[in-house]
Amino acid sequence: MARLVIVSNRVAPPSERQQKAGGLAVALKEALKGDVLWFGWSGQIAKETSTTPTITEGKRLTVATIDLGEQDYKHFYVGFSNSTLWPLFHFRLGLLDFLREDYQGYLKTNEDFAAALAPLLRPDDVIWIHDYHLIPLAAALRRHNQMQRMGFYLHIPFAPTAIMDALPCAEEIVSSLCDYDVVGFQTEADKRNFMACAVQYAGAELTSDHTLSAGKRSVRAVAIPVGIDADAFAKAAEASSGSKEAKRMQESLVGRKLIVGVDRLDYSKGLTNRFEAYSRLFDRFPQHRLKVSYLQVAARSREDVIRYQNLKRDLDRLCGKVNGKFAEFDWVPLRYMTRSLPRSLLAGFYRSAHVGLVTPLRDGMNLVAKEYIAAQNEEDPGVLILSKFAGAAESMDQAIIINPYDPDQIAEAIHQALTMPLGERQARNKALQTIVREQSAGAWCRNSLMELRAC
Ligand code: GDG
Repeated sequence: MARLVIVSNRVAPPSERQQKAGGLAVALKEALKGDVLWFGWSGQIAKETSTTPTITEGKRLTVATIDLGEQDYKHFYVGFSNSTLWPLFHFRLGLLDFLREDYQGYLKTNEDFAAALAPLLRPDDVIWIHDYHLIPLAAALRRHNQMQRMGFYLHIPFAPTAIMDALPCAEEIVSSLCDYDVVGFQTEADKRNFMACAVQYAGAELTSDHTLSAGKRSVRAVAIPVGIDADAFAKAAEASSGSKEAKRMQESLVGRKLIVGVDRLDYSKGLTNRFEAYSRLFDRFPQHRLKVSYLQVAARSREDVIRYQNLKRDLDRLCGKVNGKFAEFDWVPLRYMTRSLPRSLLAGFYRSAHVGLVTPLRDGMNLVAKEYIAAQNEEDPGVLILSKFAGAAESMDQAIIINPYDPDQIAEAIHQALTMPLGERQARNKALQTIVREQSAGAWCRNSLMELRAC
């Protein structure tokens, strides 16, 4: 079978692949089992971007990485990728910063990626490129005479035309997506948004519900939701619930119910609304005072991006406000941590939590929602509260679905979850377990690669 080439902005070093916060390394695990070349940024910053990759050959997996130059890190990574495309695709025009030099840096870095990768490619490779950092990479590789099958997968939402309109280079960005053979999205809604943008900005014609004709190329758009390996996660959760840390957690709770949230510290995750909602829970339902403890793991992320620094400052302040208002001398209502915790430990905490809070303002999928469900004990399961704006909500409708812009609704949902009868918890959990197992990481990889190999 043809070799698979995976390209992503970051290639996680082996030591980090299991532990690091961030959806991509976790979701790709299954795809890495065959003959694979994985190419991307090493995570190191050098004076200039190198186009001579460092290659580490393994038994089946070969990893090739390049360092990013300081200016490219600034314009490509911090700038256009994370200060323009990320807020745009998460519908946050108020947070969008656009600078032409950032866009130029984005195009240049994609050219550098192509120049470094092209010499490593074989004519029969199948190339699978990931995420918003690398939208123009197919076009750049084609300029290096690489005519292989190329697929793109967008892990985050795709913006509708009314939002895309704000991007000064919308035509070029959308047109470069039409240089792929297959373009994959998390949800049907994202796929529809892309198709509408392709018509409006790239002059593409719809030839069916899932194909476009753009210039000489036919592009197939597919919705394939990312998932997890639920059985492996369930095992990790069960094993972890016997650990000494899990014991420490139980002792610290002294019989109180645990509410858990785990997110990268990112404004898309709706953390400020969530803290506000938690505060409202005690105003509106004072019976829960002293009876619950909420652990929020908000792993610091993209700390060089100014909006993330502002968010951290806001959350630090809000956490102080909630605890200052409601704490007792022997009770801290909100436990807020901004460092990353080991994955196995998180799995154990999910399992012991009565409520899982996943309230993003917009999210491509959200794997935490799936992990929380996989970790539950079916006899006495916890309850998932899930934002209607997470891709996961398209199928996980047995969670308590909320609008994250309404803190009162989240507070009501927490109350509902804390008081939900066992029978209802079991029924909801059963339905959700089925979904999480059907829409697995394995299925995502298999279906995506099937689409790519078939074109
Ligand atoms: C993007 C899209 C899409 C979180 N904190 C820690 C930690 N995590 C792990 C979680 C989960 C992963 O990171 C986060 O994945 P999400 O899907 O929730 O969110 P993003 O990072 O924004 O990922 C998203 C995803 O790509 C995949 O396509 O679902 O919509 O935004 O696995 O458990 N892991 C560890 N410590 C932490 O503190 N070890």
